[in-house]
Amino acid sequence: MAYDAKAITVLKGLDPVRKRPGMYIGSTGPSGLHHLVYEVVDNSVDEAMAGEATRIDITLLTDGGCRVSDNGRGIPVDDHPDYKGKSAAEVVLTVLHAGGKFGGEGYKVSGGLHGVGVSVVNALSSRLDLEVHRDGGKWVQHYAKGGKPQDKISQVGPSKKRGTTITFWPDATIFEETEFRAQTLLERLREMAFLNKGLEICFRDDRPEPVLEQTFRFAGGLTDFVKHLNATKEPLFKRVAAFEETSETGEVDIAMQWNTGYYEGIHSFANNIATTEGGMHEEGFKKALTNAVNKYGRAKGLIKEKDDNLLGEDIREGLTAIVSVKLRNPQFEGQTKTKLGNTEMRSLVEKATNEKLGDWLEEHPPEAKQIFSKATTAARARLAARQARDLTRRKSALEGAGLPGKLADCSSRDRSECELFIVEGNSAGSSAKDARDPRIQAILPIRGKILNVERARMDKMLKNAEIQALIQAIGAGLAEDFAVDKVRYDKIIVLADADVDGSHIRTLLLTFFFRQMSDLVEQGHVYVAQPPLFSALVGKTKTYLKDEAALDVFLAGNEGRTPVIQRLKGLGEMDFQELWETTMDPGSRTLLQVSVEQAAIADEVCSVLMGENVEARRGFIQQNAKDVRFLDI
Ligand code: 0RA
Repeated sequence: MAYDAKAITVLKGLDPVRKRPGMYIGSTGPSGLHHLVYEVVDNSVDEAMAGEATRIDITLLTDGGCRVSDNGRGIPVDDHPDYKGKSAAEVVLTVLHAGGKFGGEGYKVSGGLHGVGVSVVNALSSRLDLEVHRDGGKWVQHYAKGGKPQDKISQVGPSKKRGTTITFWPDATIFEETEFRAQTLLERLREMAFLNKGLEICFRDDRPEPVLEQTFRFAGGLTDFVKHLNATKEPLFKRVAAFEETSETGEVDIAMQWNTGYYEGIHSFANNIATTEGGMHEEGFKKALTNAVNKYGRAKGLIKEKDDNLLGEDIREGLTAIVSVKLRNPQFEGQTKTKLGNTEMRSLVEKATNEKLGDWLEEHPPEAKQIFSKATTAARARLAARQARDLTRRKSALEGAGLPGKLADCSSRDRSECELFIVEGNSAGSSAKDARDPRIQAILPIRGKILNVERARMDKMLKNAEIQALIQAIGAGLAEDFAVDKVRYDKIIVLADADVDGSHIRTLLLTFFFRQMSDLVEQGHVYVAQPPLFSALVGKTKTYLKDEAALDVFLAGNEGRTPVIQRLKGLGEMDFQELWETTMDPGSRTLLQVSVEQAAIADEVCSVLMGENVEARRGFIQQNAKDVRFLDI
């Protein structure tokens, strides 16, 4: 009786999480699934930030579980003062928002989707095992589906170690799929290791043969992060400017280096969480950067008395920078809760950057001079680009509605149902025109390779015919003038062959969207169509199969009855009816949605694939070629 009553309270405690998982982990799709791992790892990273742990192990088990282990103090196993008869560990695992350090001094995360607590992971698992090494003992406790305790925490032996191990199995009745993707985890874990200097993060995936193992540990922290991001580019100079500052309100850690490219890559973080919408820390950094560089320029006579100051955007051209702050009560704001709202961080970062970057420029005259000359060239190019853009605007105004001639537009004017297919090549373009539903589907054929925007400044980009057609068809401008609410279609779908050329064109297009229409990607409007990879003939019936997995299933079901299997190379191998059924029909097709969850990684992928460094590109393609999902940048 007493036990039942207790069990009911526990169930009630985690019930809201199972009712509305999205509220706690964002979604029940792949992003939410991987969030479970990050949640557990975050707790171990907290131990490391508190100076109590030096190593975290993450292992994916063959039975679908995930094990996270650290060498921290271990979650306390004694009775929790506020919950009679429950250990502190059980409270952490069964009470929402109880994950904190019980009034401790750590930089706990609040708001957003992070720091919701390990109890959320427990609630969304079909099973969870806890193991704690502490005070000379080894302690264990087990939980069943939904975070229901199966026993009390108990000592099962002595131990000389300390630390916490949590193993969990995501609940298949909650998640759309429960298979972890190693590459996704590795990217975030590497980022974690960069952000926490010296922390050793060891990943192992027991599922494949051979087992995959990778260890991250960066003695240089953010300096290593910046070097890594610029490794695929051409750094303007070898040195990385790096500095940190600690005050009452928190800590700032900054590293920066310019490259010879044209894009600005400022990546900011608050308590290890990527603040993709920016916020106060980023504002403070940009303001101080502009100020420090201009101040230096005036003092050294690099800017003449009669001349204007350099603009921030000119100074930031080709800049790769990481701004990481740690603070007590972060306020996450903005559409995706990734904008830091704490005003005290603006002044802290601004002050630190003004002082320390000012000193750095004084101490490194050759580098300072290179920064100046790059910013001055950028200012000149900005004026040229403005002229080119004005010309394009005037031209499209003269040409009436301004839709490109080769666009076969759709008839609906309700853009929430409209789709634009960007199709490689004229012949595939005309099949797609025959295949489409002309009410809601528009076709824009593009010819051959589009311009690589990673290696071209704005003025050149605007003169390119294919780029112009894209801008006009989408109808919402470009770069800082891009207005996502003006986009003429809800879905922009890239349709290219499944071969090397097709993949190159896809990458060029995705690079263009990511660099020049980033809101389009960030708000989930960009998709990649998936034409089938195989066709199989049984008697006279042809079946199209989207990938190897589908082929295997099909072969198993039609044993001995298939002589002809064909690997499809081009869209041209299908007639328009087949193209419609397999690839374009909203009722039966599958589309990949392109996301940029981690802007730093998307930036890296773009640079690797489209930049100067051929070696890096070859390596990346070899590493990812087998994984179709690498498009999911
Ligand atoms: C509460 C209090 C203390 C540590 C922890 C929780 C803790 C939680 C997790 C989760 C994963 N690894 C963890 N390591 C520690 C402080 C205990 C003390 O003061 O000894």
